Amino acid sequence: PGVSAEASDDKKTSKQVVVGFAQIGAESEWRTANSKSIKDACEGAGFKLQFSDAQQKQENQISAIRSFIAQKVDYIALAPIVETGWDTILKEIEDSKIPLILVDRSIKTADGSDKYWITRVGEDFYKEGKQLAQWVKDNQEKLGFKDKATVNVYQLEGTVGSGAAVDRGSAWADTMKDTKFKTIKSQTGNFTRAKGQEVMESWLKSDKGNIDLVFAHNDDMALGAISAMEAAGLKPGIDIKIVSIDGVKGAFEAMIAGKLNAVQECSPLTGPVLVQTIQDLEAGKEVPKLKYAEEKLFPMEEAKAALSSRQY
Ligand code: GYE
Repeated sequence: PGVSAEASDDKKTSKQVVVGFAQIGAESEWRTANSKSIKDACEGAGFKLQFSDAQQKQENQISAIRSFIAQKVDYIALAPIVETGWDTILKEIEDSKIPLILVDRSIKTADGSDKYWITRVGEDFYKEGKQLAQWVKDNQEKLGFKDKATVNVYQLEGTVGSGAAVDRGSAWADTMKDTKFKTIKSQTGNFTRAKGQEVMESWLKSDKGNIDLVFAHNDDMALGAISAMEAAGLKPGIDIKIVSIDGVKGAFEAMIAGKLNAVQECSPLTGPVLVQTIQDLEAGKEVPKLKYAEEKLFPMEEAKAALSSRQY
């Protein structure tokens, strides 16, 4: 028995862990950094990563998961593009007995149960939206809103139905309730720069002069909106104030240039946390149901000093 125990130990340490990761796409600088973080961390840990880019389509994520099940991977990691519509595939994963780890965004099941995944390595979208809205409320003087009776807010929403857009939007609405900050228009830019620019262009055509503040659910849409403002002869950050969420390099550069007023960080560097979670599970340890990254807010004045230490 002693010998066979040793042999099976050997087998255990030499067996390579295979992770199938159904990523959303490459829609933003954030997403690119997230994919890199996960690829690097898995490589560093000696895991074999099957990486799938769903090009922002839920059906592609579902077929990637089916192929991970067919390949009998050891773990399935999923960054769910939207919150709903996963019930059938969640049952298939459950039947396969392959542990599921949610990465980044959240899921809402039809039966309200969270039993289908072991843990979620994510970000606190509600807190992000709330911190940013609170900062805007607290900095009215600096933003030039102090003497205004109402502040007209135009919201660039993320992907419709995504946890990130739903929670950031409702946090903003809750925080601005019964204040002079009124959301006049709200439209999705699908978390991309091109779409953010397009929506901003159309707002500037119809509502130029009426827009005080743009709240973008991510930096890429804000950067697109900034381009549209400049093309319309406006000074972003001055003529129209603008705030967003993520904290990618491009946003820090825009803040340094005075074109973006504040950014709420959302960390894409979750690769090491995912790897640690898998290593803990391999070692038979318990893992918490939810893990959130630490996230700070950066007003434009602090961007320059912070830039050199930014990792994405
Ligand atoms: O803010 C955005 C990306 O789900 C937190 O998705 C993520 C969001 C992020 O496309 O840039």
